[in-house]
Amino acid sequence: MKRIFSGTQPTGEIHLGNYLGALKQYVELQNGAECYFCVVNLHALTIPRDPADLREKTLDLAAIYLAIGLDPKKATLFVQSHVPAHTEAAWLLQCISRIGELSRMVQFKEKSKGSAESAGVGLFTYPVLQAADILLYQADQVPVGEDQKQHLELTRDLAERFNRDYGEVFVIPEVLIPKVGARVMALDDPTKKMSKSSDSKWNNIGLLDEPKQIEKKLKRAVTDSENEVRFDREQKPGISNLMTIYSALGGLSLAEIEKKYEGVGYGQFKRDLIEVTLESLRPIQERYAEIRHSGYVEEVLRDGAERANKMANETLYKMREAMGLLQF
Ligand code: ATP
Ligand code: LTN
Repeated sequence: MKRIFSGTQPTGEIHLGNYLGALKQYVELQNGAECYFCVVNLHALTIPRDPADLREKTLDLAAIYLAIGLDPKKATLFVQSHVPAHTEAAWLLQCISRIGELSRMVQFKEKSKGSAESAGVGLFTYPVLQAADILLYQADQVPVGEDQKQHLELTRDLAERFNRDYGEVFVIPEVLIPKVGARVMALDDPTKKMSKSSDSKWNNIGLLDEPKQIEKKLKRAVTDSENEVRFDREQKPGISNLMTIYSALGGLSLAEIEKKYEGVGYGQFKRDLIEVTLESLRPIQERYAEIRHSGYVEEVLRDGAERANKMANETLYKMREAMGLLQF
């Protein structure tokens, strides 16, 4: 049986990009593999956070995991800081990481806004903690959006280096990127990726947005001056992005959508897209409201932490042995 690991930061509201790029895949994978899905709250600390808010957002995200259909009987759901092995493994891996390779990480360059001098050290070593997350569970596959490809390459490099220098300890993980939805673009600017940390409220659709908000955001979503529903990322990035969302949520291929809206135009297309989006999010929102404050989320996370600690400690033990750390 394959083993799967992935993580999401408890920062901001989970949006359609997160859902289509990563979370929806988690749900599909839980039926045929041993899955670990983590709320990576230590990664969230790489940018200053309000402590009370981080606690709430950690539970919010865990409730989202459950609301989209993750089943704690099939998948282990847990919080990163509840498994201390992550931070220790991250240190051990930092000792085989190079400043050069971390300096090339695009996410670091973006988030530090080009100013390495004043950027946090945690932001710099962020991808090594991510590698520790993945490698501790000996994951075969890691479902993520396209923006994480480079971090996965680094994870593989570190795993190979460790295995070469200290002996075979790690499985080399593969990245798993969805065919449709790997890079959902911002609604108000289809040249940028949909993002939690955007300042504009028109950028994304939150999974928990009110139906009225969703309708407004999709109505205002940027298209182009033509009226032809045709997929062309270069020439028609706005409509192509909306077609991607339609396809991923509504189950029609891009070609089927083009055919359906031939000669019909953007108005009807957008009305149907609003319908498809509302229909897809309604059950998630209902389930979220039911469980968020019921005590169930905490119960799932306690149980998940126990299972995750067991697996992670096994690998950490092997890492310490391999590196020559005395253990009694
Ligand atoms: P931020 O934009 O603030 O950096 P984020 O929206 O990228 O945050 P993360 O927690 O870093 O959120 O990502 C969770 C998962 O969602 C990752 O697997 C990531 O690749 C995926 N993801 C994020 N944004 C998109 C997007 N626009 N399209 C597809 N997948 C995405
Ligand atoms: N870096 C990722 C979040 C993340 C992750 C992971 C994803 C942390 N640890 C392990 C997959 C596997 C992000 O910014 N989206």
